[in-house]
Amino acid sequence: MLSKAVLLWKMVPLACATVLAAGIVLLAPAARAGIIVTDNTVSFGLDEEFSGGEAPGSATLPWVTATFDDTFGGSQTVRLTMSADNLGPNKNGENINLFLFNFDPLLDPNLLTFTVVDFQDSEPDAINTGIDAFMANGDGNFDIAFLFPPPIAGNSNARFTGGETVIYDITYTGAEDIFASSFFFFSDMGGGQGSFISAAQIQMTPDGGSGSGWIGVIPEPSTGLLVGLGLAALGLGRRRGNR
Ligand SMILES: [Ca+2]
Ligand SMILES: [Ca+2]
Ligand SMILES: [Ca+2]
Repeated sequence: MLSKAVLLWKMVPLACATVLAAGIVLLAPAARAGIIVTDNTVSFGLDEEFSGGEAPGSATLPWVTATFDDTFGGSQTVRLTMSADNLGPNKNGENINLFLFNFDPLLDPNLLTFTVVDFQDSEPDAINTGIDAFMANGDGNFDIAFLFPPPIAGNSNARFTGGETVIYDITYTGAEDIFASSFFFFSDMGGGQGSFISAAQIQMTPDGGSGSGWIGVIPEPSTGLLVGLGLAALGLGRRRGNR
């Protein structure tokens, strides 16, 4: 089987041709630094505050990253690593309260199960799934929501704070295999902003302050369109290949 990256590169020109055939002229897409795709991984850097709230304090971006890696587990398991690399550097500072993801719209997010690999001292209060069930500041409709502990008096260690990493293995219990790219989709439009590949709510911004903000992965329009078309073509090819 062709590697997914190779397949993607084969499919993107096809998507371009489709778009051009439709009479739409696109500027040459510049891959956004916040999105990194390899053979077996997709990594998102959350680097824009989109709600008009208080952004995290660090000038070093991205503030938060999420990486999906399908080399772990069997063909129905993908490992998710969430890292708060550039949030405020102390446990009384910025924390991730909510982390939202999308899932292949042809599959059912309610058939996903989550097995902790390591949450250090930042165990989620809940991990919820539902088709387009979760909003980010009233924007977008996401399929997977990690709810981390909010600021708790006397238990600041429980929060998901700067420098910490939380890792889960995600397994699909339906018939299909899943891949890192199964989580590389845009949220459906649900408000004034979006759509987003991932979004997170950050509290106590800027570092240790009383604000909060929503950060996301917001591709350039031309890149987003091409990525979407490329993935649609990839999905089509994969399903054909499975028959
Ligand atoms: Ca796997
Ligand atoms: Ca913690
Ligand atoms: Ca969805």
